[in-house]
Amino acid sequence: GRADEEYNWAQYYELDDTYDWMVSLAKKYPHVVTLIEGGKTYQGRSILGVKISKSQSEKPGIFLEAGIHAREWIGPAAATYIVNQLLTSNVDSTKELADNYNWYVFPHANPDGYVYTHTKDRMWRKTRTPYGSCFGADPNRNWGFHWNEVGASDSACSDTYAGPSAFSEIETRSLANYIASLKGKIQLYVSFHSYSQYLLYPYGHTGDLPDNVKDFEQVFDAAISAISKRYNTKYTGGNIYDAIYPAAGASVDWAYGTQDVRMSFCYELRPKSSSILTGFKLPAEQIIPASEEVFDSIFAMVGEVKKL
Ligand code: ING
Ligand code: ZN
Repeated sequence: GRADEEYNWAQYYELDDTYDWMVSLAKKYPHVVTLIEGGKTYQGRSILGVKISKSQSEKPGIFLEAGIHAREWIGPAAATYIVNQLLTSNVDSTKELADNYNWYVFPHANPDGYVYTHTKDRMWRKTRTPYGSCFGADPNRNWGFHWNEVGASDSACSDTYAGPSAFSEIETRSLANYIASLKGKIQLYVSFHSYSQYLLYPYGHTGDLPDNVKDFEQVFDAAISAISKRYNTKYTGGNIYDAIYPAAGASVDWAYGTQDVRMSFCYELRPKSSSILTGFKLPAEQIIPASEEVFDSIFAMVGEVKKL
């Protein structure tokens, strides 16, 4: 561990360092931060999250899920950056955001995979469940909503393997159970991926648009306008199926399609594009700017959802 240093956003961390930091938050802010467990992984790690709640009163919930794909390191870093801002910012508008919502944040939805990207293969994407001579299902193709209908593979060796059945992975199954236990308390579900600078909304399994697509478009416009304000970073996007590619079994589709979630979005964070060899390796100097702008964007998103 790095217990001798302050946790910061100038570098990427290993899983245990971030988990230690989350545990320290719960000690430092006992009336505000609660550790939550989204279940276990195939290798027995815990899927650790934090709930930030400034009072016991009923408030709308915002759910942030990052790291479901192991190699997309900027997602977990941005999620922890947002947690830190919500807890430590002196800016009035940020304090209001922390006061008026319950935040549920899971920086590492795929801990086994993340550890593997630090120890064996930086480009690993999936879980680490053994399937014959290959490993892992794609945890963003494994959720039980129109599972494996399109844009997923039946081959265990593929990076987009849907798994042998919906929720075959203990990671997605237990995180889904946790989300379901919140029963209608989540207003906004946000999933962090990288890379390409896209903002996406349902559906991935069909080109049919959600019933409240007008609301999605309104929130989308506010969010991508806000994300460009600070550093002129351009995001584009739209519904998953048309804006990137058909893909069934994603968390955002499951959350929107089966849970009482008002809206769900997926950010494909920096960089814009380059080769697959560098796309997942966003330089650590960009963690802070990439996180600042996505927090600006979520800020705008929450404000816009409130107006609906
Ligand atoms: N992209 C996402 C993926 O899972 C995505 C795109 C987002 C698909 C939301 C479906 C739903 O393929 C990356 N880079 O992982
Ligand atoms: Zn991803």
